[in-house]
Amino acid sequence: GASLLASVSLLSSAAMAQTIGFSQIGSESGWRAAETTLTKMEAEKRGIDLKFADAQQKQENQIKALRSFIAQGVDAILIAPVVATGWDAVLEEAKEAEIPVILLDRQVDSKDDLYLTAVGSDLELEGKVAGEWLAKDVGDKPCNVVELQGTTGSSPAIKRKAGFEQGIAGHDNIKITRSQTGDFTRAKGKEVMESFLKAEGGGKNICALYAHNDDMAVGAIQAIKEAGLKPGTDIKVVSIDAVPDIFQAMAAGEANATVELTPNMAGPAFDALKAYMDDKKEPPKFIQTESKLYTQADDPKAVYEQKKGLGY
Ligand code: GZL
Repeated sequence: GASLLASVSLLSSAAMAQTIGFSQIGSESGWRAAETTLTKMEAEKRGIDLKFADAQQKQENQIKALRSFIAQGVDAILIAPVVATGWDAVLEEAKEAEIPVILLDRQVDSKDDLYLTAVGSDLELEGKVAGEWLAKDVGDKPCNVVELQGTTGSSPAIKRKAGFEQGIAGHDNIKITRSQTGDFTRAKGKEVMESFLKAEGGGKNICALYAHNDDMAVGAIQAIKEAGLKPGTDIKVVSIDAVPDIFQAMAAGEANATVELTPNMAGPAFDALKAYMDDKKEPPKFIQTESKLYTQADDPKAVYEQKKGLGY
């Protein structure tokens, strides 16, 4: 009868490959490209039909993508939210449609009952580790720092700034003299660093650069060299992500330290989703990934070789 039919269809839907919508920010950095590659690989491994939408770093495109996923009736939604605010309405719509949403690598200010879980790193700790490394490196020498911030209003930009300030707290010899967004890209990082160098006596007043990601640091390194200075010695360079190219710069003595951010956020996300959909297991609201400091002492050439094939 009907109940037998219902149970058969229930079983078949559980066994059927899931359709999951993924709203990705864009491809602004090497790290972002790696996250996309790994998400597609993880979906493939699990027989998930992944609907991929690239938002070119625009929030309205992400909101449009989520609305189209809801209209399609996908089984779940992954989103890396470009900024932290402005998501309540569309997350409410997903909740209305009973479609679980998982946040990847960035967080939102919305109430946490509007998403199943968030997979990401301790963004503040990353900034703190970077600040502590610089404090240790400069000792009590006066050090003026210029800062390349991530995308304005994004959780990494907010938290990595706060964390770095914690890391240098109590070291009054270290001062952030200039701070501006480079939008997580190499091009903008280079452009803003050029303006910092011009504003600071051609760079002679700059002791260190703190960049919220390696891509902006790599762009800035170019600008420092074009200004006739030696990145890594005249101006210390500390950043976050641990993408292959920062290890090439380290091996050349042009960068000093980076804090690793794993690009595999989708693996833990899909695992949490499976436990939830198969066994109604509610995941914690935050699934934290590990961060790790790398410096020139960590054989950067070998790390580069090991990382370069991983989808960056
Ligand atoms: C941080 C992530 C950041 C990376 C950047 O979790 O959102 O976005 O650090 C990327 O490379 O643009």
